[in-house]
Amino acid sequence: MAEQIKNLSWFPGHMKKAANELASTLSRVDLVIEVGDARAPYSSLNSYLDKMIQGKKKIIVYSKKDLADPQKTKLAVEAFKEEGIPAFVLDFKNREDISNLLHFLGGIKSTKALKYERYGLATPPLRAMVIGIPNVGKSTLINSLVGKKKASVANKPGETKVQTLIKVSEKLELYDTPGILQPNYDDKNALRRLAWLGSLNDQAIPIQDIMLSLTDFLLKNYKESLYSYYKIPSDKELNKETFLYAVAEERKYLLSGGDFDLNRAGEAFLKEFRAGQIVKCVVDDVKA
Ligand SMILES: Nc1nc2c(ncn2[C@@H]2O[C@H](COP(=O)(O)OP(=O)(O)O)[C@@H](O)[C@H]2O)c(=O)[nH]1
Ligand SMILES: [Mg+2]
Repeated sequence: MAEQIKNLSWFPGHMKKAANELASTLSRVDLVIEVGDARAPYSSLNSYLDKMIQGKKKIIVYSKKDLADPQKTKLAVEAFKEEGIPAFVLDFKNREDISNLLHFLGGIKSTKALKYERYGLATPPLRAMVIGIPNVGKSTLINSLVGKKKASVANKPGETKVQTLIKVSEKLELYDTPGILQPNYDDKNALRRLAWLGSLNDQAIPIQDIMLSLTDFLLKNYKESLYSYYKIPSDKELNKETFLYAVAEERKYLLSGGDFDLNRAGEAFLKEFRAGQIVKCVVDDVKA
């Protein structure tokens, strides 16, 4: 399957440009907030960006707690905390989660702020840059922190096209940035997982590859939830090739000639998986 993923198809020129812009803004920020997706606590982080921001204070904020397996995310996050990197798992649309983060950010003092304080001057706002791969919720996080829609949000990669500085309060300013993937993924399965979650553009990996690999993963790891969601009898043996037929059959998705409409079944499956309707899962291999 690996050869079907065309080299660098997930890293178009605009991402390289955005990465350069990010690098040049870095000197103006006190803190980097890397946003990841709680459903992929490892593969949704970006080691390419991490290298770029070396030396800056960083925190990790995972989105989509409401869609993820709580035990597995907790395990993954504990490991970061042990390394001394503050890490949070939040539902970006939950007020309480957002105010906890605001509270934490309010307690951070930049070197510049400490200096101003020493001279008895009013402290400048903390300026943070929100970075991460596409579609993890960077703009949603900023809007929730501000309390209104300042950054544009869509459930597809590539919605934010340019860096924008957004004022949250007198104490906090945030840069919203376009999503950036890594130019290299040694593990092509990590790229597949990101495609399942909707962080890759639809052309990067052939849709059949995405469907088959996701079905395979769910059959191996969350078979019960998959069967119960699609009302498949538990004694029915399905594999990744036959699964969509069962969905089409159960939903009565038929083409005019009477054949099963596998495209429609596939689209529904992917949409329902991404929305967390089938199972609240973690797609990375988190070891206890
Ligand atoms: N369920 C859920 N959806 C979220 C959360 N955060 C963001 N989203 C959704 O994820 C999609 C991508 O969000 P967006 O902010 O545009 O991501 P960006 O590309 O990283 O800026 C949108 O459909 C958001 O509504 C969250 O915590 N939970
Ligand atoms: Mg955005």
